[in-house]
Amino acid sequence: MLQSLLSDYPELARALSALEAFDHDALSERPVCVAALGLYNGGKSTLLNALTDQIEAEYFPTACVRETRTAKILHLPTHDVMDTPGIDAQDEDDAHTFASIVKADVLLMVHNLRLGELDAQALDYLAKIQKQSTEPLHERLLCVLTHAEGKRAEFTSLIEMINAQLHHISGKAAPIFLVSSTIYLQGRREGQQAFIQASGIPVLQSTLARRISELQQTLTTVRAKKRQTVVAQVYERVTQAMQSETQQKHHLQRSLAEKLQRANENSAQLLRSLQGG
Ligand SMILES: Nc1nc2c(ncn2[C@@H]2O[C@H](COP(=O)(O)OP(=O)(O)OP(=O)(O)O)[C@@H](O)[C@H]2O)c(=O)[nH]1
Ligand SMILES: [Mg+2]
Repeated sequence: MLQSLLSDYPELARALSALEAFDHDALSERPVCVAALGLYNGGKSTLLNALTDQIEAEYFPTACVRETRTAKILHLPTHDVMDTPGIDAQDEDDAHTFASIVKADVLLMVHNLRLGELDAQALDYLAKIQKQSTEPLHERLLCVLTHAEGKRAEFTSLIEMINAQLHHISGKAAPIFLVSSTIYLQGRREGQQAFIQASGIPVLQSTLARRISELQQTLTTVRAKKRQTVVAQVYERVTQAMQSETQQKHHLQRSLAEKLQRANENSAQLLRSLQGG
Protein backbone atom coordinates (compact mmCIF):
# COMPACT_ATOMS: atom_id res chain seq x y z
CA MET A 1 0.00 0.00 0.00
CA LEU A 2 2.71 2.47 1.11
CA GLN A 3 5.00 1.26 -1.69
CA SER A 4 2.36 1.91 -4.35
CA LEU A 5 1.61 5.32 -2.80
CA LEU A 6 5.32 6.18 -2.87
CA SER A 7 5.66 5.11 -6.49
CA ASP A 8 2.66 7.31 -7.39
CA TYR A 9 4.15 10.26 -5.47
CA PRO A 10 7.91 10.43 -6.10
CA GLU A 11 8.22 13.80 -4.29
CA LEU A 12 6.77 12.27 -1.12
CA ALA A 13 9.21 9.35 -1.48
CA ARG A 14 12.09 11.83 -1.85
CA ALA A 15 11.03 13.82 1.25
CA LEU A 16 10.71 10.61 3.30
CA SER A 17 14.14 9.35 2.30
CA ALA A 18 15.61 12.80 3.15
CA LEU A 19 14.13 12.43 6.65
CA GLU A 20 15.53 8.89 6.94
CA ALA A 21 18.99 10.05 5.83
CA PHE A 22 18.86 12.96 8.29
CA ASP A 23 18.03 10.70 11.24
CA HIS A 24 20.74 8.25 10.22
CA ASP A 25 23.34 11.06 10.04
CA ALA A 26 22.18 12.50 13.38
CA LEU A 27 22.62 9.10 15.04
CA SER A 28 26.10 8.64 13.63
CA GLU A 29 27.05 12.30 14.25
CA ARG A 30 30.43 12.53 15.92
CA PRO A 31 30.34 13.57 19.56
CA VAL A 32 32.02 16.69 20.96
CA CYS A 33 35.80 16.11 20.89
CA VAL A 34 38.43 17.49 23.27
CA ALA A 35 41.98 17.10 21.91
CA ALA A 36 45.35 17.61 23.59
CA LEU A 37 48.26 18.88 21.51
CA GLY A 38 51.72 20.24 22.17
CA LEU A 39 55.40 19.35 22.09
CA TYR A 40 56.43 15.79 22.97
CA ASN A 41 56.94 15.16 26.67
CA GLY A 42 54.93 18.25 27.59
CA GLY A 43 52.53 16.23 29.75
CA LYS A 44 49.59 15.72 27.33
CA SER A 45 48.88 12.09 28.23
CA THR A 46 49.33 12.65 31.99
CA LEU A 47 46.97 15.63 31.80
CA LEU A 48 44.28 13.60 30.00
CA ASN A 49 44.62 10.78 32.56
CA ALA A 50 44.11 13.36 35.32
CA LEU A 51 41.18 15.09 33.60
CA THR A 52 39.39 11.79 32.99
CA ASP A 53 40.30 10.33 36.40
CA GLN A 54 42.40 7.39 35.17
CA ILE A 55 43.75 6.90 38.65
CA GLU A 56 44.83 3.27 38.92
CA ALA A 57 45.57 2.43 35.30
CA GLU A 58 46.75 4.87 32.64
CA TYR A 59 44.43 4.86 29.66
CA PHE A 60 46.88 7.24 27.97
CA PRO A 61 50.39 5.79 28.48
CA THR A 62 52.98 8.24 29.77
CA ALA A 63 56.80 8.22 30.00
CA CYS A 64 59.67 10.59 30.44
CA VAL A 65 60.74 9.71 26.90
CA ARG A 66 58.78 10.08 23.67
CA GLU A 67 55.70 7.93 24.24
CA THR A 68 52.54 8.70 22.27
CA ARG A 69 53.11 7.88 18.62
CA THR A 70 49.58 7.76 17.23
CA ALA A 71 46.40 9.54 18.24
CA LYS A 72 44.33 7.67 20.85
CA ILE A 73 40.69 8.38 21.72
CA LEU A 74 38.76 7.73 24.92
CA HIS A 75 34.99 7.59 24.30
CA LEU A 76 33.03 8.98 27.25
CA PRO A 77 29.22 9.18 27.44
CA THR A 78 29.22 12.95 26.85
CA HIS A 79 32.30 13.48 24.66
CA ASP A 80 35.49 12.03 23.19
CA VAL A 81 38.96 12.80 24.53
CA MET A 82 41.84 12.57 22.06
CA ASP A 83 45.55 12.28 22.84
CA THR A 84 47.98 13.08 20.05
CA PRO A 85 51.71 12.54 19.42
CA GLY A 86 54.00 15.50 20.20
CA ILE A 87 53.99 18.12 17.45
CA ASP A 88 57.75 17.68 17.11
CA ALA A 89 57.37 13.88 17.00
CA GLN A 90 54.74 13.78 14.27
CA ASP A 91 55.72 12.68 10.80
CA GLU A 92 55.64 15.50 8.31
CA ASP A 93 52.84 13.65 6.56
CA ASP A 94 50.75 12.85 9.62
CA ALA A 95 47.80 14.45 7.90
CA HIS A 96 45.27 12.29 9.72
CA THR A 97 46.25 13.56 13.21
CA PHE A 98 46.32 17.13 11.96
CA ALA A 99 42.88 16.78 10.35
CA SER A 100 41.45 15.34 13.60
CA ILE A 101 42.95 18.22 15.60
CA VAL A 102 41.52 20.80 13.19
CA LYS A 103 38.05 19.19 13.58
CA ALA A 104 38.17 18.98 17.40
CA ASP A 105 35.76 21.22 19.33
CA VAL A 106 38.10 22.02 22.23
CA LEU A 107 41.88 22.22 21.87
CA LEU A 108 44.11 21.86 24.91
CA MET A 109 47.48 23.36 24.06
CA VAL A 110 49.69 21.54 26.60
CA HIS A 111 53.02 23.11 27.50
CA ASN A 112 55.61 22.37 30.20
CA LEU A 113 56.09 25.77 31.83
CA ARG A 114 59.59 24.77 32.93
CA LEU A 115 60.56 25.22 29.27
CA GLY A 116 59.59 28.92 29.27
CA GLU A 117 57.56 30.52 26.46
CA LEU A 118 55.86 28.57 23.67
CA ASP A 119 58.51 27.72 21.10
CA ALA A 120 58.44 28.51 17.39
CA GLN A 121 57.36 24.99 16.41
CA ALA A 122 54.31 25.09 18.70
CA LEU A 123 53.40 28.60 17.51
CA ASP A 124 53.70 27.57 13.84
CA TYR A 125 51.47 24.58 14.51
CA LEU A 126 48.81 26.77 16.15
CA ALA A 127 49.02 29.21 13.23
CA LYS A 128 48.54 26.29 10.82
CA ILE A 129 45.41 25.18 12.72
CA GLN A 130 44.11 28.76 12.73
CA LYS A 131 44.56 28.94 8.95
CA GLN A 132 42.41 25.82 8.46
CA SER A 133 39.67 26.91 10.88
CA THR A 134 36.51 28.83 10.08
CA GLU A 135 36.24 30.35 13.56
CA PRO A 136 38.94 32.20 15.55
CA LEU A 137 41.27 29.81 17.40
CA HIS A 138 40.79 31.46 20.80
CA GLU A 139 37.14 30.32 20.79
CA ARG A 140 38.15 26.69 21.22
CA LEU A 141 41.70 26.91 22.55
CA LEU A 142 42.64 26.48 26.21
CA CYS A 143 46.31 26.78 27.07
CA VAL A 144 47.37 24.37 29.83
CA LEU A 145 50.75 24.94 31.50
CA THR A 146 51.85 21.73 33.19
CA HIS A 147 54.56 21.10 35.82
CA ALA A 148 53.15 24.04 37.81
CA GLU A 149 54.33 22.93 41.21
CA GLY A 150 55.11 25.95 43.30
CA LYS A 151 53.69 29.41 43.89
CA ARG A 152 51.69 31.04 41.09
CA ALA A 153 53.48 34.33 41.64
CA GLU A 154 56.68 32.71 40.34
CA PHE A 155 55.09 32.33 36.92
CA THR A 156 53.39 35.73 36.48
CA SER A 157 55.78 37.16 33.91
CA LEU A 158 55.88 33.87 31.95
CA ILE A 159 52.07 33.80 31.82
CA GLU A 160 52.05 37.36 30.48
CA MET A 161 54.50 36.43 27.74
CA ILE A 162 52.52 33.34 26.71
CA ASN A 163 49.34 35.41 26.79
CA ALA A 164 50.92 37.85 24.32
CA GLN A 165 52.07 34.96 22.08
CA LEU A 166 48.53 33.51 21.90
CA HIS A 167 47.04 36.96 21.34
CA HIS A 168 49.40 37.44 18.41
CA ILE A 169 48.25 34.22 16.72
CA SER A 170 44.49 34.44 17.21
CA GLY A 171 43.79 38.15 17.73
CA LYS A 172 42.64 37.47 21.28
CA ALA A 173 44.28 35.67 24.19
CA ALA A 174 43.05 32.19 25.10
CA PRO A 175 42.42 31.22 28.74
CA ILE A 176 45.54 29.92 30.49
CA PHE A 177 45.43 27.23 33.21
CA LEU A 178 48.27 26.24 35.50
CA VAL A 179 48.19 22.60 36.56
CA SER A 180 50.21 19.84 38.07
CA SER A 181 48.78 16.58 36.77
CA THR A 182 51.17 14.51 38.88
CA ILE A 183 50.12 16.25 42.12
CA TYR A 184 46.47 15.71 41.19
CA LEU A 185 46.97 11.99 40.51
CA GLN A 186 48.94 11.61 43.74
CA GLY A 187 46.17 13.43 45.64
CA ARG A 188 43.56 11.10 44.15
CA ARG A 189 45.57 7.96 44.92
CA GLU A 190 46.24 9.00 48.50
CA GLY A 191 42.89 10.70 49.13
CA GLN A 192 44.59 14.06 49.82
CA GLN A 193 42.09 16.87 49.12
CA ALA A 194 44.74 19.56 49.59
CA PHE A 195 46.84 18.09 46.72
CA ILE A 196 43.79 17.76 44.49
CA GLN A 197 42.80 21.42 45.00
CA ALA A 198 46.37 22.72 44.69
CA SER A 199 46.84 20.84 41.40
CA GLY A 200 44.57 23.22 39.44
CA ILE A 201 42.96 20.21 37.71
CA PRO A 202 39.45 20.62 39.29
CA VAL A 203 39.19 24.19 37.89
CA LEU A 204 40.08 22.95 34.41
CA GLN A 205 37.67 20.00 34.77
CA SER A 206 34.74 22.29 35.55
CA THR A 207 35.63 24.72 32.72
CA LEU A 208 35.69 21.77 30.34
CA ALA A 209 32.39 20.36 31.64
CA ARG A 210 30.74 23.76 31.04
CA ARG A 211 32.16 24.06 27.53
CA ILE A 212 31.12 20.52 26.60
CA SER A 213 27.57 21.03 27.82
CA GLU A 214 27.31 24.35 25.91
CA LEU A 215 28.61 22.68 22.75
CA GLN A 216 26.14 19.81 23.14
CA GLN A 217 23.24 22.23 23.58
CA THR A 218 24.23 24.14 20.45
CA LEU A 219 24.55 20.91 18.47
CA THR A 220 21.16 19.67 19.74
CA THR A 221 19.41 22.95 18.89
CA VAL A 222 20.91 23.13 15.41
CA ARG A 223 20.03 19.48 14.71
CA ALA A 224 16.45 19.91 16.05
CA LYS A 225 15.89 22.97 13.79
CA LYS A 226 17.21 21.12 10.72
CA ARG A 227 14.97 18.14 11.49
CA GLN A 228 11.92 20.42 11.82
CA THR A 229 12.53 21.70 8.28
CA VAL A 230 12.79 18.17 6.89
CA VAL A 231 9.64 17.03 8.74
CA ALA A 232 7.76 20.11 7.41
CA GLN A 233 8.69 19.04 3.86
CA VAL A 234 7.34 15.53 4.44
CA TYR A 235 4.14 16.99 5.90
CA GLU A 236 3.69 19.24 2.86
CA ARG A 237 4.19 16.32 0.46
CA VAL A 238 1.73 14.12 2.40
CA THR A 239 -0.88 16.93 2.28
CA GLN A 240 -0.35 17.31 -1.48
CA ALA A 241 -0.68 13.55 -1.98
CA MET A 242 -3.90 13.45 0.06
CA GLN A 243 -5.39 16.38 -1.88
CA SER A 244 -4.54 14.70 -5.12
CA GLU A 245 -6.11 11.39 -3.95
CA THR A 246 -9.29 13.25 -2.89
CA GLN A 247 -9.50 15.03 -6.26
CA GLN A 248 -9.12 11.71 -8.08
CA LYS A 249 -11.85 10.16 -5.89
CA HIS A 250 -14.25 13.05 -6.66
CA HIS A 251 -13.45 12.81 -10.33
CA LEU A 252 -14.17 9.05 -10.30
CA GLN A 253 -17.41 9.59 -8.32
CA ARG A 254 -18.53 12.28 -10.79
CA SER A 255 -17.87 10.17 -13.87
CA LEU A 256 -19.51 7.13 -12.23
CA ALA A 257 -22.61 9.21 -11.39
CA GLU A 258 -22.71 10.55 -14.97
CA LYS A 259 -22.46 7.03 -16.38
CA LEU A 260 -25.22 5.81 -14.05
CA GLN A 261 -27.47 8.73 -15.01
CA ARG A 262 -26.87 8.06 -18.71
CA ALA A 263 -27.63 4.34 -18.20
CA ASN A 264 -30.84 5.24 -16.35
CA GLU A 265 -31.90 7.61 -19.11
CA ASN A 266 -31.15 4.99 -21.76
CA SER A 267 -33.16 2.29 -20.00
CA ALA A 268 -36.08 4.71 -19.41
CA GLN A 269 -36.03 5.57 -23.11
CA LEU A 270 -35.93 1.89 -24.02
CA LEU A 271 -38.86 1.19 -21.69
CA ARG A 272 -40.86 4.06 -23.14
CA SER A 273 -40.25 2.88 -26.71
CA LEU A 274 -41.22 -0.69 -25.79
CA GLN A 275 -44.48 0.52 -24.12
CA GLY A 276 -45.24 2.91 -26.99
CA GLY A 277 -44.51 0.21 -29.52
N1 LIG B 1 56.26 17.26 37.73
C1 LIG B 1 55.38 17.04 36.76
N2 LIG B 1 55.62 16.08 35.87
C2 LIG B 1 54.71 15.87 34.89
C3 LIG B 1 53.51 16.63 34.80
N3 LIG B 1 52.81 16.20 33.72
C4 LIG B 1 53.54 15.21 33.19
N4 LIG B 1 54.70 15.02 33.87
C5 LIG B 1 55.75 14.07 33.55
O1 LIG B 1 56.30 14.42 32.28
C6 LIG B 1 56.67 13.26 31.55
C7 LIG B 1 55.98 13.28 30.19
O2 LIG B 1 54.59 13.18 30.38
P1 LIG B 1 53.61 12.62 29.26
O3 LIG B 1 52.24 12.82 29.78
O4 LIG B 1 54.00 11.25 28.84
O5 LIG B 1 53.93 13.65 28.11
P2 LIG B 1 53.34 13.66 26.60
O6 LIG B 1 53.18 15.07 26.20
O7 LIG B 1 52.16 12.79 26.51
O8 LIG B 1 54.58 13.02 25.82
P3 LIG B 1 54.56 12.32 24.35
O9 LIG B 1 53.45 11.33 24.32
O10 LIG B 1 55.89 11.67 24.23
O11 LIG B 1 54.38 13.42 23.36
C8 LIG B 1 56.25 12.06 32.41
O12 LIG B 1 57.39 11.62 33.09
C9 LIG B 1 55.23 12.64 33.37
O13 LIG B 1 55.21 11.99 34.61
C10 LIG B 1 53.28 17.64 35.80
O14 LIG B 1 52.27 18.37 35.79
N5 LIG B 1 54.26 17.80 36.75
MG1 LIG C 1 51.81 11.17 25.36
